[in-house]
Amino acid sequence: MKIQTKLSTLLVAASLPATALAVGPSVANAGTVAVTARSVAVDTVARPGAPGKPKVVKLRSSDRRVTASDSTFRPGVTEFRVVKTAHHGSSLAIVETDNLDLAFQKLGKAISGAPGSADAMKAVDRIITAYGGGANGAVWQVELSKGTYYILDNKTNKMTTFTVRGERRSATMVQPDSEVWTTKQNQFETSGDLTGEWISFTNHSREIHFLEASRVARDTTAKDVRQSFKSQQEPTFGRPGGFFFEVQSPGIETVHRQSVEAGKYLLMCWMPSEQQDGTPHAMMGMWHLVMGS
Ligand SMILES: [Cu+2]
Repeated sequence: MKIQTKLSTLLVAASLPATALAVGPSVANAGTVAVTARSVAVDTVARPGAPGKPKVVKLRSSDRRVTASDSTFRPGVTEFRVVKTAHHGSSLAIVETDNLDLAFQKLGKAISGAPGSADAMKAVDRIITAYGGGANGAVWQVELSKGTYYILDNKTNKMTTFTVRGERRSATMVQPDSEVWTTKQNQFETSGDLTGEWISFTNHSREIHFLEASRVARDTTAKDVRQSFKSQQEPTFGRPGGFFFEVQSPGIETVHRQSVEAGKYLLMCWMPSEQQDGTPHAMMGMWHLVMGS
């Protein structure tokens, strides 16, 4: 199966050589984490009675760094907008962890597929909370609590941090036009056809997932997909188009501004399983054919 067009930020970062990891995602050396200084603490004061608009934070990445328009803001619903990425096909993801070094170490092991990789993935699911993300142009809303977060770029291996603190804002998430969720059995389900402009993605399972939606030919059947997964051939049903929602932890809901062209889509998640060594979720049945309208 070679339909995969994008790898999650976490997968790419963790598949880098250990030396790159030590310089890149490592935050042991906190001084190398580029934090934009220009917007410190501009939004920490509560304004009672303010309308329920989410805080908007713009994210940019270049070859040299990742930046956020605000480095400190209040808890509550936040809307992230990826306004520039370093590379075509890059994506940015928001994660929270007390030990990023350990998380990447475990992720590297999980991706290796070696014996023990499922247990390593279980550790990752325990120590990282992922709040979604996306490619250039992505816009998504997610509720954030107090804490320190990382923004990771999957291509440059650069990152930055931001802090959430202060009084909770009253903003509510936008009402989605259609919904995708994951079940406890690591399956995708949808509210019906996927239609924009806002699509929610909720993780009801116990593992981290992402959502890769690849456009496929309208006559593609489940049997075609099963056969292509078994073979090493490039499937003939792939068509240009699709979209991508970054890694998300259990219990996290995001709402993405995403227009969907009419047609058929194959939803897939390629995160490593925490139940079977060396097996991505898609190969365990985490895929779903759905119409976009
Ligand atoms: Cu998954």
